[in-house]
Amino acid sequence: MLDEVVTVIGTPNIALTKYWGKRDEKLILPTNSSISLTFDENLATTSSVVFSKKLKEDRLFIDGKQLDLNEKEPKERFQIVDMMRSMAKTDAKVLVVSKNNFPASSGLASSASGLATLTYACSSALGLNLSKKDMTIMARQGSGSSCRSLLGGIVEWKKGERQDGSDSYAEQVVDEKYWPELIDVVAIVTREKKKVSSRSGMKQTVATSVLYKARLGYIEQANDRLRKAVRDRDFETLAEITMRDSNDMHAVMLDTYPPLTYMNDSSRVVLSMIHELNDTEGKTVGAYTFDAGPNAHVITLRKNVDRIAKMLGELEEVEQVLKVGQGGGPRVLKPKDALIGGDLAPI
Ligand code: 2P0
Repeated sequence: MLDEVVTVIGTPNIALTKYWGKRDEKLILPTNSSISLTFDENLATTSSVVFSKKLKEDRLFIDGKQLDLNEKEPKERFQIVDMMRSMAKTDAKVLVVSKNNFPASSGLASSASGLATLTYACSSALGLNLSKKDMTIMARQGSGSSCRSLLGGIVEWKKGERQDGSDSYAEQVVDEKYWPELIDVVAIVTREKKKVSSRSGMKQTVATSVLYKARLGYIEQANDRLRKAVRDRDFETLAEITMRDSNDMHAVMLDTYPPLTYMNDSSRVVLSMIHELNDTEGKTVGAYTFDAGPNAHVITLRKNVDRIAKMLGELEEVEQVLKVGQGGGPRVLKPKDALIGGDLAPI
């Protein structure tokens, strides 16, 4: 409905098996399926959108700053708004105002929660009322990993086989209430922005890494085992698959030419600490995973959260520790929570 402000809150996700490479750059189709955990609202993005004939141009504000929609990255990601506009048969301009409750500079991915909330809010504001599956297909084309943030709990992004991408969507493995003890303890070791974007990094990997073939040879089997481990609430197996897949992705990153080094010495201190802890305990209590950046995510069970958070916090390499549980995916907020005022301006 034109002139109606819709506000949606959503959260990022952390991949346990990673998406790193596309088979189609334009449609954003991945070379492999990936499985992730959707965060609770301790880390969240709120996005308000309004489509109106009264607006003269499209405008996007993130954390109080207006982005230039002619720049490459926002322009590419914003194409999904045009796609939804053409589905709704309208040329009304849009105002999008988005806010993160975590600093965008924290090194935590905000693009997933940003694109997931944008897709959800646009679908609703334009009266498209897309199914969750179709929303994941739409969001995927703005940013691959964002499709996993449209659902709660543990979620799989299926790579699909078709060329048109119609079978590459996200699907819930279990909801957030199935295994709520599974928590992510995030250790922030740097707030610097990464030098090579995931988008260009993964493209380089597909083009140059000789080890990448080996990754694709094992990962679907790992996904099969991970899905079962989640359903069986088998932490030991989940932990091993998670750590191995993070290591494997960072190995192919290093095998990329020129090499990609997203982890740093601080990341490796956390990696060693977790292996030492697991060795000392004689069982797995924590599983690290690293995205395209040096910050550590340690997946653990609720009973070990405080202990692991304390250990991480005591490392001089760690600046901040956050405890994040599983959330239920995006939801619509009340008009009083809107980030856009009646004058069609950001609040
Ligand atoms: C993931 N990452 O599975 C992996 C692990 C980073 C490392 O998805 O080009 O921002 O927009 O599809 O989704 C980051 O990649 O890249 C990512 P595009 P995206 O979470």
